[in-house]
Amino acid sequence: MATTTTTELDELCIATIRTLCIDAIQAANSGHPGTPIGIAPLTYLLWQRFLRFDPADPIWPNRDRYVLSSGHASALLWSMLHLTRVQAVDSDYEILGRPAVLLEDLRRFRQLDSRAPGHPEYRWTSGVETTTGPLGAGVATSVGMAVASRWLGTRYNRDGYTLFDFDVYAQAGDGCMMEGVASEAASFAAYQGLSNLCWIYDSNRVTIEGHTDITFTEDVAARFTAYGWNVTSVPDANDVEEVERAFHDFKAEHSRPTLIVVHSHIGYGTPVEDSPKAHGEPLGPEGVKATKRFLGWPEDAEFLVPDGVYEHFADGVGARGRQAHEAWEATLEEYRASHPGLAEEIEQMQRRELPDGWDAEIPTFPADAKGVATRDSSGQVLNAVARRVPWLLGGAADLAPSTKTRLTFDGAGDVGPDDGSGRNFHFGIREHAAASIANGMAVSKLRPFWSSFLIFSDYARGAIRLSALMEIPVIHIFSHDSIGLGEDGPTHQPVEQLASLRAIPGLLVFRPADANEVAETWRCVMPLQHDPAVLVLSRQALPTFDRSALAPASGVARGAYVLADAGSGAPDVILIATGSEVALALGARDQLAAEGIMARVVSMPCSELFDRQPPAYRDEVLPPRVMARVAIEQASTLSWHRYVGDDGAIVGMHTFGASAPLKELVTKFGFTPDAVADVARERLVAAGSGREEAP
Ligand SMILES: Cc1ncc(C[n+]2csc(CCOP(=O)(O)OP(=O)(O)O)c2C)c(N)n1
Ligand SMILES: [Mg+2]
Repeated sequence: MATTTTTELDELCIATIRTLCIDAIQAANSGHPGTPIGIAPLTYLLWQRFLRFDPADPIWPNRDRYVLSSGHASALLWSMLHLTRVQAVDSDYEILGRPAVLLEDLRRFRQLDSRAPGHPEYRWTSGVETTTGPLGAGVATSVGMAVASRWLGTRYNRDGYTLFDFDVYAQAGDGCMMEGVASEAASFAAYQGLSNLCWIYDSNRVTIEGHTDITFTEDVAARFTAYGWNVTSVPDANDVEEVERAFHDFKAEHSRPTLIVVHSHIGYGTPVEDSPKAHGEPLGPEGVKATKRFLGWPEDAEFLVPDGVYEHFADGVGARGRQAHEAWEATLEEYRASHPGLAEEIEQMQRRELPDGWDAEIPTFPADAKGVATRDSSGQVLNAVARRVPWLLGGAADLAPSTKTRLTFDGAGDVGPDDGSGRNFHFGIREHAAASIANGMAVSKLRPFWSSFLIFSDYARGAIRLSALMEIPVIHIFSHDSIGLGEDGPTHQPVEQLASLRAIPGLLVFRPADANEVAETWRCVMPLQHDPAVLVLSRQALPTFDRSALAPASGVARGAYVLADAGSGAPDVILIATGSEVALALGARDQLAAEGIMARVVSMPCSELFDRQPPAYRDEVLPPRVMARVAIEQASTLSWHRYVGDDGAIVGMHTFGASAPLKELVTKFGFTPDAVADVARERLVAAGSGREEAP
C-alpha cells in the first residue's frame, strides 16, 4: 500500500476549505461551523486521492458518489464543489458551462436563490448526490446507490467492458449513527455484502445538547462488526496518513461494506473546540480571527482562495476524474458497437426514458361484478410493465405476498449477495430504509418501487417526503388501504395516511377504483420523470366496472373524471369518491335515480393530477353551480373540503377503525349505499332551502 504524506499544498487546501466554511457561516450568521472544520482533512483526502469524480461532468454515470449525510455541515460540500469547480447541469442533463457553486454563492450561503443553501439539496445544486439534513437519511440513501452500482454492473458489464463499478462514500456523525434508519440500512447493506459502500463516521462525541455521554454510550464499532461490516478506526482525523490507510482498507475489502470510525474534534482550533457550542452559532468576529490565527491564515482575509489551490484540486481529483471518465466513454463507444441493445438501455435509463412498447402487455380487465382486489390487478400490471422495462425493480418490506409486488416472470429472481442479476429485493421489515434505498436507486437512475401496508407509510414518511423534495420518480406501493382490510383492526387500518400523503407537495397519490383504473394508473406513473407516486391499493376485491355503460378508465390521466352521469340534464347532486368507495357511490346513485334524483359519480383517483388540469376541465367535472356534493372516502375527511365546498358533505372516518369483518365495519361507519344516499338527500334539501334559488 503506497501511502504518501501531505505536502504544504495539501495543508493549504485543507485550511482553505476550513476558512471558506468559517467565512460562509459567519456571513450567513447561521449554520454549524464546528463540523466542517473538524472533518475537512478527511473530506479533502477522500476527494483529492480516492474519489473517481469528474468535476466537468458531475452526472457521469460511473462516478463515485459522495454523500454528506451530516447535512448541517453543508458549507463543507459547497466549499468542495466550489474548489473543484464542479460544473452546473440542468434538468435536461445538459452541462451549462458555468460552475455549480460560485464564490458568490458561498458569500450568500443560506440566502434566497444561493446555490449554497442551508442543507445539500439534490436538483438545486449540481454535484449534490442526494438531499440530506434529516439525520440518517444520507447514509440510508447511500445504500440504494451502492445497490444500484452492483445491479448495473451485473447487468451491463461484459467481458472486457466494465461500465459500472462505482463506489459510494457517505460521511456521517453521531446523529446519523443514533437514527434507526441508519441501523436498518446498515443491516440490509451487510446482508447484501455491499463492499462498494463506505461510511465514514465522524465520532466527535458531540451533538447539540452536549457530549454524547448524556445519551449515546454504545460501542458503535462493535455494533457494525456484529452487522457484518468491515470496521476500521482512525484515532485522529488530522492524521492524514491514517485516514488514507483506512480508505485503502476499504478499497481492499471485497465482501463487506466498510465503516471508518474517525475520532475528531468538533470546532478544531476554534475557541469552542470539543464543545456543543461549535453547533448552531457562527464563531463571531473574534472567534473567526482566533481560528484563522491558529490555522496560520491572514486573519482579516475573507473568502480567500490562495494561489495554487484551484490548480491543485484540478491536478488531483480533476485530472483523475477526467481520465477515468474519458476511458469510460471510450469503453462505452466500443460497447455500443458490440452490445447495441444494452447500450441503448443505458442511454434511455440515464435520461429517464422508457423503452418502446413498454406498455404493450398491460392488460384490459373485463367487466366483473365480483371483481379483483386492486393489489392483485396492480401486481399483474406491474409484472406486465417490468417484463418490458429491465431497470424497473424493487421489493417489499416483508409483505410481498400481501402487497403483490413480487416480479414472477423468467429471470426476475432475487437480488442477493451472491447473485445481483435478479429484480426482487427483500428489504426486510425496515420500511424507512426500504424507501430510502429506493431513493438511492432512483438518483442512480434505476426505476425503483417498494411496498408495504398503507398504515406503515408512516414509518417511511421521512424518505417519502424526500423523494418528493428531490423530484425523483420513486414508486411507493401500499396495499390494505382502509378499514376495508377488516379483522386486523385499528392498528392496521389507515385513517389519516391518505390526507397526510396528499399534504406532501409534489407527491402524486393514486387510489384507483377498479382493475382498469389500476392499469391506467401505471400508464400515468411510468412516464413520470420527476414526480414520485404513491399507489394506494385494496386488500378486498372491488368490482371491475362495465365500461360499456360507464366512462373509460383513461380518465385517470386527468386525476378525476365523470364516471357515470346523471342522465341528460344537469346533475342534482355530485358524488365524488376514490378507490373502493367509487362502487359505493354508484350504488347510491342507483338508489337516488329510482327516486328521480339525478346523481353524477366522479371518480377521483388522483386529486393532485386533477388540480393540475385547466379550470375549464375542472368546472366541467365539478360544475360550480352544483353545490350539493358528497365526497366519500374511508379515510380522514381533511383533504376533501376544497372539492365539496361549504354546502357539501363528506362521508369519511372521524375515529380509528375497529376489528371486525368488513361487512360490519361498513355499516358501523356509514359506508353503505343507503347511508350515502341519505347524506345526498340531506344535501339536496339544504341546497334547495333557498341558497340556490334563482333570483
Ligand atoms: C432527524 C433529525 N433530527 C434532528 C436534527 C437537528 N440536528 C441538526 S445537527 C444535529 C446534531 C448532529 O450531531 P452530529 O451528527 O454528531 O453532528 P456534529 O454535532 O458532530 O456535527 C441535530 C440534532 C436533524 N437535522 N435531523
Ligand atoms: Mg457529533
